[in-house]
Formats: sequence, structure tokens, C-alpha cells
Amino acid sequence: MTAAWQDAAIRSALRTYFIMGSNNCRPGVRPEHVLAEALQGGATLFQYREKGTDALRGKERAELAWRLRLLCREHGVPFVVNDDAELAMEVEADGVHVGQDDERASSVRRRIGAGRLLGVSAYDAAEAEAAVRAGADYLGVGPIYATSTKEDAKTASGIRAIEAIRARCIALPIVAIGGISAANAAEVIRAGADGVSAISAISLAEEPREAARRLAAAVRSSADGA
Ligand code: TZP
Ligand code: MG
Repeated sequence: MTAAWQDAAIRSALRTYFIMGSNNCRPGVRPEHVLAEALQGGATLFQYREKGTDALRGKERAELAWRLRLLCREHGVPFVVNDDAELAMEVEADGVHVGQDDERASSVRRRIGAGRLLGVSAYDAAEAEAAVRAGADYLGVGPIYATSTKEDAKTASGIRAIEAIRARCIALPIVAIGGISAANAAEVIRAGADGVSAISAISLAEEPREAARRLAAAVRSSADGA
């Protein structure tokens, strides 16, 4: 049995959290290339999120998961699977992330045990409190800003959602999500998030390595109080 994650290790992994599936890349650009670049630029965690009508399925999906998983291992960066505890176990992922409409967080926790990370999406303080009770290791809070990446995204909450969760004395590590870029990363950290997650700011960038580097630098400078 693997030991549970230490709080400081989770907060540090959440700082520059990159999310991607095969359909988030620019036409003709392979996800392996984008992830390798993002890792070189300083991504601290990667979530494999294969969603949507044109998403890969079955063998292709599992094979891509393995390739991305191995890239993360080479860089010593945690690899998390979105909404698929079975695939996560199959590819020896470091964790699973679930949304409010996915398998229940408490059930995922039972399946993956204490040694794998469990991330849960929360829109507001009530969802955050429920996620804490279900055994989440960290919260993905958003959408903070408008996003065109998630089709069924709720209305952007702004940084108020993070402030409201912290005001309820919820100390769980938080990664902010939705419309985040190097330009607005500092304000979500100041509002109480431990890190920022991004899909398009990195996956659609002409130079994903540079985009990840800029995002990591923005988080670092605001976390250091600059
Ligand atoms: N959950 C809330 S917003 C979002 C998800 C998966 C999409 C974030 O994508 P982007 O491109 O970083 O706005
Ligand atoms: Mg989901």
C-alpha cells in the first residue's frame, strides 16, 4: 500500500497544472509533443482529460494514456486521469480527478485507496464542503473566467468562488480552472488558490513550452509575494 500524499507535496504539484486530451491540440500537433514541451516549460502536474464526441476510445485511449503517463514519469511529474478510475489503475496513474457529474468522489476514493490523489471539481463552497467530506485531496475550483474549452461549463464565478471557499475555513489545496493564463494567474493565487490549471493557454499555444514557462513564472512570482 502506498502512503497518502503529504499536503506540501500536493500544493507544490498543483502550481502549474496542465490538462489535455487528444482533441485539445492544434491541428496536426501530437499530444505527446505538446506534453513533452509543457513538461520542459515547468508544468508540475498533468491531467489526461479525453472528453467530447471526437475523443479517443478503447485501445487508442489507453495507449495514449500510457505514452503520456511515461512522459510524466520521465520528468518526475504526477499523472492524473480525468473521470476514469479504471484507466487510472490500468496505467498506474498517481491519481484521479472527478467532476460533479462523474462517478461519486467517495466511491472513487474507495476504489483507488489512500495512496492515489483524488481531485474533485467544485463550483462553490457547498460543493467544496461535500468534496472534503467525500475524501478529496484537492479541489479544482472553477470556471473562474470564461472558457471555450468545456462545452457545458457553468457561468464564470470570478475569484469570488475561491475567496468564498477559503472564508468557510476550507484549507484543502485548491487549483483554479477556467480561462486561466499568465495574465490572470497572479490574482487567483492571491485569492487563495495554491496553483492554476490550464488547457488551451498551453495546448493551443504556438510554443507550449514557452506558454508553460510563462504560467509557472506568474504563479511563482505571485506566490513569492512579488
Ligand atoms: N472545468 C472547468 S473550466 C474547464 C474545465 C475542464 C476548461 C478549462 O479550459 P481552459 O482552456 O483552460 O479555459
Ligand atoms: Mg467531468
